[in-house]
Amino acid sequence: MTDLLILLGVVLGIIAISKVVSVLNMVSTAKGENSYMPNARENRLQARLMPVFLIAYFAFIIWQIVSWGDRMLPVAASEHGQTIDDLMNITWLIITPVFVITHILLFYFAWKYAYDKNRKATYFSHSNKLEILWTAIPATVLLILVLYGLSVWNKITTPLTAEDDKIEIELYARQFDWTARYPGEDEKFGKVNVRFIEGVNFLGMDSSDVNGADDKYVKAEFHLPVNKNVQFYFRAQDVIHSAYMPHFRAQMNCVPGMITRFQFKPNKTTAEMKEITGNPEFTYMLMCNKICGAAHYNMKMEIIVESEEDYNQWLSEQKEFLAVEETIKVEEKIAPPSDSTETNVEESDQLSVLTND
Ligand SMILES: [Cu+2]
Repeated sequence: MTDLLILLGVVLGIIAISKVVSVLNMVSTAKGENSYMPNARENRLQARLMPVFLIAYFAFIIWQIVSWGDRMLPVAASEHGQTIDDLMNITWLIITPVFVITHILLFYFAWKYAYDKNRKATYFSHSNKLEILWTAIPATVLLILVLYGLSVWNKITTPLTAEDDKIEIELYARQFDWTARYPGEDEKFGKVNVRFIEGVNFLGMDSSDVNGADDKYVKAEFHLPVNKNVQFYFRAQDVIHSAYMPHFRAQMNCVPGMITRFQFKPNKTTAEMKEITGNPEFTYMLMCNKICGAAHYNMKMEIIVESEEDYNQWLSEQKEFLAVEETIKVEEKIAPPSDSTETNVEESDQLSVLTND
């Protein structure tokens, strides 16, 4: 109710201010104050400032490219990444000359045809030829770009088949961290349910599902084997997040209540990328690309790409869900929770069940 009153107050305030402004305008028109016309000298000055602004504007753009250009992403670290970069480069190649030419013309015309009392403008109301030309050319160019973009999108989002050699990872987003879950040796993810989310079991793992017993989950960093397809599943606990892995040219929204997917094949290890970039500190990052709350900027996770042997070694060292679960049970025995932890879950209430194809 209070919100409604505040809104009403703001709306009425805006209406009142606009009425006052229009009354003041009418008063000054009646007094003849609005009939000001710039003189010839002022006109000439404005006209001369046009090319000056044009040059300053382009100089500013070039300065930005020179001083910030090295912040651009390095070469793509995934197999499909090059197709995205090609799409981006072709789009730049088409729009940059258009941008330069239209701006030169815009400022040139403003300078060349500044008001001159001895010159009369040519009036013409319509030209079919012109209308067709300036509609058809941009439409065709945009159609080509859209179709090209669509074909790239279809190519990179085509799901992997059961025969494809792949690993599977679930990325779980919540305010404000990421968790990566691996299906364990059985290569099957355990069931999850939003109703099981409590305390340490923030993933909502269903402990009655045997497939989940060997699931492994990690925070802070996760590993990927090089030159192997990675099928990602994304979940979110609270609000919409977005899994953004810029070096792999990959991004997918994480939406509460549903599972989204994306897959790619990393083709450069972290060590190789350190060499390519000449930066010994280089790391691949998973970041959140939806402003999801106060600590959104800090919602990130390191990604390590390494050889398959190193990856397997690392994975074997990670704790299984069952082991984590046992620890929780022991803790509960020592200090039983004050309120009842009983949860009533019907099978039909399963919000999201991850299954292997
Ligand atoms: Cu987020």
